Amino acid sequence: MGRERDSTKTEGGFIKEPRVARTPLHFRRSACTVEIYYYTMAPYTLTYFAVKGRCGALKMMLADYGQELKENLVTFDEWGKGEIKASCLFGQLPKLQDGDLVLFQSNAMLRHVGRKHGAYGKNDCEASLIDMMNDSVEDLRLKYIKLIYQEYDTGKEAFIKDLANHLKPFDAILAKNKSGFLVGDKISFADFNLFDLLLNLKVLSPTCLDSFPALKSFVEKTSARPKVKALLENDDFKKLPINGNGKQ
Ligand code: GTS
Repeated sequence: MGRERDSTKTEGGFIKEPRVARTPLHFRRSACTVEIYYYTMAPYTLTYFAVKGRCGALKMMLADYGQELKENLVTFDEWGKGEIKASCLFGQLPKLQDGDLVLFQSNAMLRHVGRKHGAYGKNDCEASLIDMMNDSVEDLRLKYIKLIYQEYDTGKEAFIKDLANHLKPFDAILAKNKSGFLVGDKISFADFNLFDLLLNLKVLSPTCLDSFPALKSFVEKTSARPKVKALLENDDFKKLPINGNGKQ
């Protein structure tokens, strides 16, 4: 029989709600019917600020895999009080809950969801290559974040000028792989992460992909995935600012 969940327990200041529907599975063994309860794919719960920030890729990946996502939005005022920050393992958001698992670090979340939903390669070598790609996306994201939060007024022009040097390797990788993905023949969490970052970079510099045909077609193709498209067109998602300081 399935376990009941306590819907009143609080965790990190948030109400923990029942996350799963119990679904009975019946199968016949000899003459008796064995009833097994199992938890259907638990909706994930994401706690984060009302920005796309570091969670755009995660949301797109969950949408693409048809996963329900419950969101706890934290305002900057609430965060400023310090209680929620103190409850976070490394003092930062996002936080992802999947059943009893609590994760911090956005890239760990991408890996977790990728591993669960078949977006982490078909073998260890592909998984390692996907890790490598994702680390390179993170390198570029960190440069972007530094620009946005520390150097926007003084560094934007130089950043855009240098951007082609960072995009070129990704373009070459995508051009070489017939599938049009970074690794193997299936979309991976690193693809979603790259896609999300490219969308942000296009806002910063609308022409930045013009000399990169493989990146351009990658963005077009990923944007056209039906569930990703639906998310991108969703009003709640659309109205989220990209970054917390309003710069983009
Ligand atoms: N390496 C972390 C990750 O990838 O999750 C970085 C998380 C992070 O920088 N979080 C910021 C934060 O909590 C918010 S955001 O930059 O992702 O929008 N800032 C508040 C604080 O007090 O540090």
